[in-house]
Amino acid sequence: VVWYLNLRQIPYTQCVQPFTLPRPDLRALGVSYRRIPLLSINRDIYLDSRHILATLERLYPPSAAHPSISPSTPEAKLISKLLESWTSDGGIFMRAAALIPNDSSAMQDPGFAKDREDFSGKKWDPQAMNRGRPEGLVGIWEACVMLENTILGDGRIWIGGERTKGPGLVDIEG
Ligand SMILES: N[C@@H](CCC(=O)N[C@@H](CS)C(=O)NCC(=O)O)C(=O)O
Repeated sequence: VVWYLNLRQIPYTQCVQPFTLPRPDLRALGVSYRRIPLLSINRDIYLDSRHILATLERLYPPSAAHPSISPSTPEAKLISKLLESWTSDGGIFMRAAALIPNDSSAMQDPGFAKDREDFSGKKWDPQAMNRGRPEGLVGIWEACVMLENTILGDGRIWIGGERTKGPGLVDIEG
């Protein structure tokens, strides 16, 4: 979302939240949804990055002040939507999460373990996470290979292929 706001030159203030609950800023807004990011515009709050990006597209139509970064052809629009779904719902997100190293400070923190147990409803089991890491690695490796052998295979810099214009929405989704 931050990349989108920057690329479209939409002014914003970022309110970085603590890694674990409690998140007093969100409580002050009356928000019990605990995932990040969320977006607040005036009195409205938008949850989930997909909904946030769709809302910003609607509220900020292309203009000189906020140039479009959206794909223009039907093919590029489809790629953007497929990437959105693949990275959010298609397992990439969970596989990336499975790769968080065991020796990272968060993983060593008992407060983080308790927070994750409350969040997932499952016992925090470092050994089970170690067993799941190879599968996460293969999943991310496969995803990189697929992109590199298809859309990035021609040496382009950005998924949208817009060398001169720079990254766009399709790159954010990817
Ligand atoms: N589909 C959601 C996923 C957001 C999400 O799961 N974010 C993680 C951080 S990357 C989160 O907030 N997890 C709950 C927590 O850490 O309390 C989105 O795209 O906004």
